[in-house]
Amino acid sequence: MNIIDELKWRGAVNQTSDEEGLKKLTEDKSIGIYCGVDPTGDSLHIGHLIPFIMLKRFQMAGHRAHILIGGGTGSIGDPSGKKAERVLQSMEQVHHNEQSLTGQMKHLFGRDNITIVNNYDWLSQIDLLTFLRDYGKLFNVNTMLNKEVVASRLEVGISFTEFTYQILQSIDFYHLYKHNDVQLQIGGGDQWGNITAGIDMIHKLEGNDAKVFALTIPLMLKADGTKFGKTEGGAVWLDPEKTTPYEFYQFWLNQDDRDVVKYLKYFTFLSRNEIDKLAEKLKDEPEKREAQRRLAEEVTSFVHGEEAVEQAEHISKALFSGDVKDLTAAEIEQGFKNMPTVEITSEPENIVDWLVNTEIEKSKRQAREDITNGAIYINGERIRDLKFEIDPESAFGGKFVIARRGKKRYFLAKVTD
Ligand code: 485
Repeated sequence: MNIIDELKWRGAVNQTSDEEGLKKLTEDKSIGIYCGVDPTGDSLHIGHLIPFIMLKRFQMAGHRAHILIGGGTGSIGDPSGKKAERVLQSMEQVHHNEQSLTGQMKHLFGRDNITIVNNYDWLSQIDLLTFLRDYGKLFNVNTMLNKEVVASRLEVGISFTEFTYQILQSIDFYHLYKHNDVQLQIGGGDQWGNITAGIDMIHKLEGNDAKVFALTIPLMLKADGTKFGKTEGGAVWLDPEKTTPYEFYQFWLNQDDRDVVKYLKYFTFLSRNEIDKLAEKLKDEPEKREAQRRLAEEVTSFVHGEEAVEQAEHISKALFSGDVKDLTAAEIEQGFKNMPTVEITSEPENIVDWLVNTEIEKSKRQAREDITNGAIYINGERIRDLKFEIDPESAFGGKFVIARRGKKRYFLAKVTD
């Protein structure tokens, strides 16, 4: 299947500048493509991942993919989709973020021969007069004002700095066209204006025959109308320090039946055949959640590796069954990150006192009642003996005590001395 047809089947095509031309070009030869991201933060989130996964699909279809880290553009800030002027980041911050994002990109795509470039390398070399004479002259202010990005900001105002952002991104496209033989730029739907500005500029410099194309990907929408990629805890990050691999896995596992096939098409490298089969299973036996499990496995393994999937599955099973005894300390840290946590000392203590002192139970009366009813579990064992001693040294290398009340309410007690 042609790569453009494949992307269309995946629901990943929003706008293209010349679909037929692009189809023909990608069938005839191996082309260069790029997608850029600005280092406005020190980690990517799953929303960013979408165009880069598409980039990898091009690479897999035999094309040459380039990832651009916007060390130069990131020092200005893209006004696209922003209701108000941005606060400039310090250059130290930009460089710090640029390094973090480059590291993440290398980790994700390094083994695939994808080229990573930084536009600071060329944008920082252009002096003011060259900028105005060689590039500024090619931009008509009226056309710039009519771009959605600028038009939507005219009422609240936009600085000259942000106004010129589209020129910088255009210079990038031109630079990569000249030096890396790049003919296609992709991005989210909000990048249409910037990408087509680049095409217009290249046509002015190289003639209208220069074959350069734009492809944007639709904004991801969820069936329930809420924003894709957000949890109560905020964005779903690729940095395991911000979103643990277990949370990451759970995020995918918990997706709605109405969204899961769409995500399999967007975020996994499963074939059409495999996805069709999972869609069938979802229809016939939705309660098994096989499509969700496969989605969680595929995306977690792509971002965090096989071992992280195994850990996440181990944690999920243990928490679901209550059999937590053989969790490792690292697995406990991950699995309990968002559960109520208390600090304790390593001193052994009577269970009734312990439950009240840790505030897991409100009163001794309630604690006794719950223990007698068999609702209290310590480290996976049901405790019915009111005289039971909690000895933090007895499990998990003396570091944790896991308490559970009822079916699902877990508490983690961390030993601090
Ligand atoms: O030459 C380029 C220089 C910078 C950029 C692209 C090409 C970055 C771009 N202007 C931008 O702001 N991208 C966003 C970002 O960096 O967070 C997001 C887009 C989104 C998707 C994603 O990057 O809002 O649609 O393209 C990868």
